[in-house]
Amino acid sequence: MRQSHQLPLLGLLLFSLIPSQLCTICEVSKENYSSLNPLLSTMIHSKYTREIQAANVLLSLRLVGIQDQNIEQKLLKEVRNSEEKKDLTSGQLALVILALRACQNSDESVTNFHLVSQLEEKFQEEIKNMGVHDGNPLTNYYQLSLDLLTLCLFNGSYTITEVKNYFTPENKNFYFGGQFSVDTGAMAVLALTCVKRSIMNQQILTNGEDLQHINNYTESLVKKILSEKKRNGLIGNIYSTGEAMQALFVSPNYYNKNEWNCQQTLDTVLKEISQEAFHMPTAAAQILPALMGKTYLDVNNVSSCASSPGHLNISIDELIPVEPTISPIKISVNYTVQINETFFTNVTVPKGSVFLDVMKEAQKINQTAFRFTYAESSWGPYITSVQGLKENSNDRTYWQLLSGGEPVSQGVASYVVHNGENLEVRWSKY
Ligand code: CBY
Repeated sequence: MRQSHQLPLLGLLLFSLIPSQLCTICEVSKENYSSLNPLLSTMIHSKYTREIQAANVLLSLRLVGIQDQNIEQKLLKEVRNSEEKKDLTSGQLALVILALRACQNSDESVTNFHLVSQLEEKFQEEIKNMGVHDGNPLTNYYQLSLDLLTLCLFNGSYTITEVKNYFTPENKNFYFGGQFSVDTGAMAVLALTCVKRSIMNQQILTNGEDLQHINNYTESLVKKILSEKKRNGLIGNIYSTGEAMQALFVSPNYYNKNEWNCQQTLDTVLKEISQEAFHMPTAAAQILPALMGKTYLDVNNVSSCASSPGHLNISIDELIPVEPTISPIKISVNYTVQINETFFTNVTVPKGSVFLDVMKEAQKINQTAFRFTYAESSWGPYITSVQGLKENSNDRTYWQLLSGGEPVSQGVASYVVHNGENLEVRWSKY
């Protein structure tokens, strides 16, 4: 490399290295560990509707240093099951790899190199789909970011040109209906940070200009994440906050200390935990690492995993699962399906019912207007079609869930409905 190229690279190297020593990670203090029990209880006791949920949970428990043999074995079995099915999307496979390899010595995981090559293929299929379908991947950019992160952490192949072309913060895939997706942006920051570190360790040969691009992308994504910070400290919403925290942990040199009060965010999350906001295993698994000061970049850093306290006070017997009670009291809600036409009905359901119960009830009343299908995802059931009209990622169409005209922030099986509420399922574009 010529001298003139080396100078900017050196500058960037120093810029990136020095401030990371001042990393601002806030985490739950030992005295407050018991406030994490509801999360652990959910993660350990839930019946998983999809094996991929087990991957989320295993990854999370390993990162925070919980290595209970019984739980590990049970989860590993489920994760391996999902791997064998071969119908995983790219991001699901990435999660499986992250979970299997998390905090393991590399010699223990030699057996699953083939998974990384499968992921390389799936990542290329995502890119190919974008070429054919107007820049729309098979899945989404959250998954593409998970792919890149995993390939980067475990020496899979990808090119800097791909990173430069596809991860521009202006790319439409970072937005849903014009709204920046904090979850997606955060996952991309983690992936880009891994790529940046590989360049700096010279695992990837490149020039100063590439590093500059990656720095610029990261900086811009971090700004967008911070601009979604709410007054109570949550970033995006309660379910994106954990990943946003991880992104901010690994990029302290891209924002000023006074731009983010980590402690405030942590306090609000702890309050939400006590109000049972994280009763889904995936939700619990995604928030936990950040609360213990960990990030997905720690998965191949065995010493960081091992430095976890390892005794999050889990006496598994004490973690009693809370079963929802079905109330004898009935409530009445309005339900609308909106395509070009509007289909309306009023349904009566037991108090404590969720959005899905309302949809099932409406379907009983009028099969033609209200029939629907759903698929299981790591976040529970996801509506795939209504009246036979199917969502399609190539067209960016989906069935949006709304209450009182506003999109809800939970899926159909989590969102609890209230008496007199106006629920809607709307054919939309993201
Ligand atoms: N994970 C994924 O692939 C999903 C990525 C994700 C960014 C995800 C949120 C974040 C996460 N941590 O996993 C995401 N949602 C995406 C990409 C999408 C789009 C999926 C399209 C595609 N081609 O992949 C889309 C269509 C824009 C979308 N989410 C829709 C919805 C609505 C689902 C409605 C339905 N048809 O059933 C819904 C309910 C919003 C609405 N009001 O319509 C929705 N998403 C929600 C609420 C959520 C949050 C779930 C929170 C919860 N407690 O249930 C979410 C965490 C998540 C899952 N979506 Co999307 C975002 C949030 O609120 N912070 C990778 C895989 C391996 O697991």
